[in-house]
Amino acid sequence: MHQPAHPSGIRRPPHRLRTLAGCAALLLAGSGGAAAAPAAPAAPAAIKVNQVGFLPSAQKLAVVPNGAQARFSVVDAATGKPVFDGSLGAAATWDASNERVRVADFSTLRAPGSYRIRVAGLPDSAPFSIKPGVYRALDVAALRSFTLNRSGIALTPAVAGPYARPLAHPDTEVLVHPSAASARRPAGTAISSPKGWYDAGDYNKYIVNSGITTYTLLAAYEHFPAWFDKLALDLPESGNGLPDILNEALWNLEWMATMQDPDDGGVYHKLTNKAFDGMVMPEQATAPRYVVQKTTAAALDFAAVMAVASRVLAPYDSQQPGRSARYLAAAESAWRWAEANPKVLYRQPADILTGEYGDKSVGDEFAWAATELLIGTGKDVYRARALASKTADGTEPGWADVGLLGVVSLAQPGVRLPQGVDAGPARKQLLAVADKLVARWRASPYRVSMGRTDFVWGSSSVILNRAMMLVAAYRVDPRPDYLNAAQSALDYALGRNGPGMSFVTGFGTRTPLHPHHRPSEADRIAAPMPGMLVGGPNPGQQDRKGCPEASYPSALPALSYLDHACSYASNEIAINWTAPLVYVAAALESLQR
Ligand code: G3I
Ligand code: 9MR
Repeated sequence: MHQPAHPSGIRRPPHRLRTLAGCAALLLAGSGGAAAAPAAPAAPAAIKVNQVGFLPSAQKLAVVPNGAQARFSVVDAATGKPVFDGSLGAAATWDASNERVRVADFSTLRAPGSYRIRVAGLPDSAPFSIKPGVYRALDVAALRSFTLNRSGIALTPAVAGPYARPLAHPDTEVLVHPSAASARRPAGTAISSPKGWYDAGDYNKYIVNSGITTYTLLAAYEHFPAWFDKLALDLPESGNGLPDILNEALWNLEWMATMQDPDDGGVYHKLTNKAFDGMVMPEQATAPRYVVQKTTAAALDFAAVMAVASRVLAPYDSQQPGRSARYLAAAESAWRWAEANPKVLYRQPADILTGEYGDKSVGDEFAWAATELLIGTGKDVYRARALASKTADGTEPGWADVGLLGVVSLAQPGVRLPQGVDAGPARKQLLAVADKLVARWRASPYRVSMGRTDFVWGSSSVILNRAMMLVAAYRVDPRPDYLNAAQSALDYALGRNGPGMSFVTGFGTRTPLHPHHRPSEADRIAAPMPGMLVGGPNPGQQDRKGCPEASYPSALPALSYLDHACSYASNEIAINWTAPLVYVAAALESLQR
């Protein structure tokens, strides 16, 4: 049998090929209509374009290698007939990839259809659609990837299709690690801490990363309720009177609530094995689990998210009696613990080897939690620490930089603020962030906000978190370029990037086949679970030693990406990376036609 070459030159293990045939139907059953197992072309893309497509009214750009041609056309994908002609922009070099490129702008093409970009002398681009609802299946799959990555649940075929699996990680007997011991809960005490999502390619659960992730899903609902009210996810809870995105967020909120020590309000930093598992299915990963060290960052991220959850769930008190009030009380008690323990940073114990999510500065966590608690309670104690602007710098939030999340909450139109709380400064700050991003986007040869130094571990999420800032700014002040720059960020994630790949599993024609994701590697299903965002280019290449079987194709920041399961530094998936994809796809659907 012919073995298709992979975009990175790596051959796929044979068991994947054997299972390819039956996979398309199964995938459709299980993933809400995601693309079938992709047949990856051998040659790297020359013309780079969003491989899913565009809403009719959106700005539409592609990137073309500089050459002899000055013109491009858009052709019907089925017939090859040209439907649009345009001239390419001026050539410029993107130093992140060392490519000299020109931009093709076909924004005025609005007729629904399936198309490719054509430039004489180059292979046609990947196909893409222009149509209303173009990101619906993507948003459904992205959200459902959270469901498929739930811990402590048996996933039935009705819910999970081909990804059905037995109960794993019930986490009803988790041991208190010595680093987390207290008088009432000495080391070795068993506590129950079920549910939650697996963090990423590994099966552990981390409060800090749950913080920004859960916030992002809650904010997506808070900002775009009409979109999500109609987005059915076929969850076990569907039909219970809550929008499905909130049902999914609740799965993790319920876990987070168990991570708080009821005796003192402190919050354990993580729930984990001692060491990372092998590439096995969740039900095969049965090592003992521990809760490890209470930290200030965990308490504050917990406080912020619980305060947001309290406000978002308040209208659902008849379906979830008392939950909103309980979450606000939990948030306040975590805050009090943090005030009494303001500098407890995470220190990895010698016998624990899993992810750290260690953060050396917690000023931004204090500001975020104070802001959400101020919105929720109006109490003076939170006023002083809310939104100290020094603690919300930078152009995008991240798991260790959460200050801007508070800025977004406070700046949002429609959020009910207590008397005397002024959204003005937050709005000003948000617009300043968006202006900075628009300036970078406009000056970029690729028309993306990413420069050489932005390609860190999880770079795909950097640009999508920036898109979340741009969208939030657009809701305050609807300047078209805020939305255009956000569209470009999604275009980047879906193909207008250095490797010319969609970084979302199952979406686009060139898309990751081997994410560092244990179930996707171990399940013997050809395609990885759909809807997950991989970390993307990362010249740090921190996995080089662990990856002897393959090597990165390039050291250039934007090209330092390896579609191999060993590459946890460029090809892992993570909940905090997929979450802004959920937000941005929903935003572009809601704000464009
Ligand atoms: O803080 C420095 C910054 O000063 C410097 O400019 C920059 C240059 O690269 O590096 C920054 O540190 C990076 C840090 O993330 C903060 O962004 C480190 O190099 C980088 O190695 C570190 O990567 C983190 C990685 O874990 C390793 O700790 C990722 O952000 C984080 O997403 C990732 O998270 C893992 C979990 O631990 C375990 N589960 C999977 C998950 C995803 O890979
Ligand atoms: O699988 C782990 C991944 O989730 C983490 O992000 C990464 C960095 O902490 O580590 C991975 O585990 C690797 C370990 O660090 C080194 N040995 C190989 C492991 C991959 O299977």
